[in-house]
Amino acid sequence: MDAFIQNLKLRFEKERIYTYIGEVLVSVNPYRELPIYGHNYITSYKGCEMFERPAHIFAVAEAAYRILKQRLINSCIVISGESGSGKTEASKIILRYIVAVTNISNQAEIQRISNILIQTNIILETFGNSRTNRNDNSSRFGKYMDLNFNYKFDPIGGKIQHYLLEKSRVVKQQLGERNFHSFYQLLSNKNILQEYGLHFKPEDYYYINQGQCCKIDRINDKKDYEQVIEAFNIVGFTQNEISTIWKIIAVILHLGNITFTDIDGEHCSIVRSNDQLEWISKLLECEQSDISSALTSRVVAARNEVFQTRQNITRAYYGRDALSKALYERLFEWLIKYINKTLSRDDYEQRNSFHKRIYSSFVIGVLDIYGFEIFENNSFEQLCINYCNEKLQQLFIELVLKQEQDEYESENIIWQHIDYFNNKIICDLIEQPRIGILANLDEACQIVGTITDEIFLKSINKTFKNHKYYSSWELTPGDKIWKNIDTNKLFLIRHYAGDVVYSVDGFLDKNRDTLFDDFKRLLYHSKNLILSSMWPDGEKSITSITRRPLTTATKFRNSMISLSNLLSSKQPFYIRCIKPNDEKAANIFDQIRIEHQISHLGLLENVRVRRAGFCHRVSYGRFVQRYKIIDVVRSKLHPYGPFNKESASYICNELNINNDVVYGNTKLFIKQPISLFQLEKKRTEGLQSIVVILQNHVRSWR
Ligand code: AD9
Ligand code: MG
Repeated sequence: MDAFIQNLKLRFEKERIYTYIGEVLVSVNPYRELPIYGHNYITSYKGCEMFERPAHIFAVAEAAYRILKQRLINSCIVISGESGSGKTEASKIILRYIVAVTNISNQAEIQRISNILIQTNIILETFGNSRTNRNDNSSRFGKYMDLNFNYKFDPIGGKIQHYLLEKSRVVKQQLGERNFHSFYQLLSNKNILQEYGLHFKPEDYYYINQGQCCKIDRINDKKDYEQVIEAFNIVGFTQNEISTIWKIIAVILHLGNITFTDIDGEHCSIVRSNDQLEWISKLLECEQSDISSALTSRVVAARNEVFQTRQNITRAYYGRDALSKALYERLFEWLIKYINKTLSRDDYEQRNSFHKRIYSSFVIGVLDIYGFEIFENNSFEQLCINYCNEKLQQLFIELVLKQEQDEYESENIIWQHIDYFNNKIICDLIEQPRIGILANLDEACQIVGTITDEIFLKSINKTFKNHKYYSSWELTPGDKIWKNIDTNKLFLIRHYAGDVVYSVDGFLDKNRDTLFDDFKRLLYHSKNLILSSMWPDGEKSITSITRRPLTTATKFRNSMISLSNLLSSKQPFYIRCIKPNDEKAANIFDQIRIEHQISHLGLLENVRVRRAGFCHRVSYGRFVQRYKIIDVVRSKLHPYGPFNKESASYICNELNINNDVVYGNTKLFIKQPISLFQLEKKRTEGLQSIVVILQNHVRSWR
């Protein structure tokens, strides 16, 4: 561990933020702009093999692109790391690289698509990112994006899949945190606020001021608003659509300021001290009376009869918050659907008749997903996020090992098996149908009556009493309150990346994710057709029997299983991001924090696996082509080949590295990086001596 960290530290101090473990790229967030992404860098990585140039994210993007172009293999780049470690920045750098090295013939259509691909990030960050205590621009959703290429390997479209938007943030934020950027961006524009019945003081809106940090030095909401409007226009949103988007944001701000007053313990009414309700009605294009009754009562059907029941004040606040969260979530989903439609390959094919005939589709996927989370108080969201990381870790181990083993086998090389911890057992603990924690939770949610979070906890404590990776939280006398959390509600999972204590508080509610049908019907009947289209499930009548919607846990589990299948169908490349300190400061390398992350990311296992294998592998052709200019071999090797095993062996012999290489069927495998560096060094010297020879020739002609 120490040697690895010291190496990272030395490199970090020299602004070398990228390091390879085999083909896995480790990236340490520099927290400052480095001049390593410009045009010169792009050209220097274009067309190069991974190890021919210093470690860089461009090399990974290039490798993913080359494998597609040269071997027609779809690839994916999995970016992981904790919050603030640089995943989203990495995904944007990859996209910019791919856009920069493609479309050599400068086709307008490809240019248009590339532009849209870049602009979509601005929209997604406005609506899906937020300021947290860990990151000023934290993505509060997981994102997988497929880039589609045509037969010329130019980008022709893409598709985004998102995972679990943290919608609870719409109504609740911790101290020091903000709601999603979109709210503050809207409010930063004095001149348009009148249209939405809003005013210029974000502090006045309950939903966005709980963290008490509406304004942040490092974020310019007004400038970001202008950028997102430009992005909307480039992607092709109409004025009407853009205005509906902001109307929904404004409605949520108004909803947050609605208050209720208790009438008799069982009923409540809306406090009509100002004109929020009027504005909500105007912006949603729904009747004011319908909104007011949806907020304070419920319509229920029993035996074909329809009743209206009044809500008590607690239920009314619950309903108001559920409505705000659902409005935001559906808006976010609608935005992604819209962007996907614009980027869909079908659209491209319809526009481009030539393409219709020569149908082809090649894909590079980029996954930017939340990293492993351990907070003071870990809830349902953390369980989902950490489960997602378990799945990715399992895939990582399987694919990295499998890939190595497959290659050694096909190349006829003896492979020494490496033991590693297979975390399948933890994935099963969480996801197994019928008996896993999520299945237990779903079962608890289906029971009608007063089942509580505590009853659910008792049930899983019993089920997993003897499970090695699960533990109930044993109460010790005087230990009633642990870190301000009720210890009656805790359980522990021994994740591969560390132990996490979860509080079941709110688990049932978050999993059921109930939104009363009254709200769905209300919004479906809005006169604003764009808004109404986001609520198709509001169409059914009150008396129709509805199937229980899937729970959050089931939806998340299904999406993780399909993500895992999707990734394993592609050639994976990994980028493991590391956050150097908690101060968001350049130049601080906090060793303890980094040690934690290295173990959370399973990097040491990665190093071990890699050490047992080889640091570099390359086809004989490529090897001889590249190193035939080394001084000691140049005169013996013919410039036009043969580029085969014998020539490669001749080079290795002459350079005295034969003990460090193994000859496979089609590839040469190098054990130690030092041999590779030696080859590269000799090659550079060879190039220099050729330049000198040429210069002498030119001089002699004169
Ligand atoms: V979270 O899980 O979404 O909360 P990320 O995505 O891992 O997180 P992000 O990419 O948003 O982190 O990076 C955090 C901040 O670090 C950015 O806003 C930049 O200010 C900074 N950063 C990250 N990568 C780089 C980089 N390659 N160069 C310069 C960087 N700054
Ligand atoms: Mg991010």
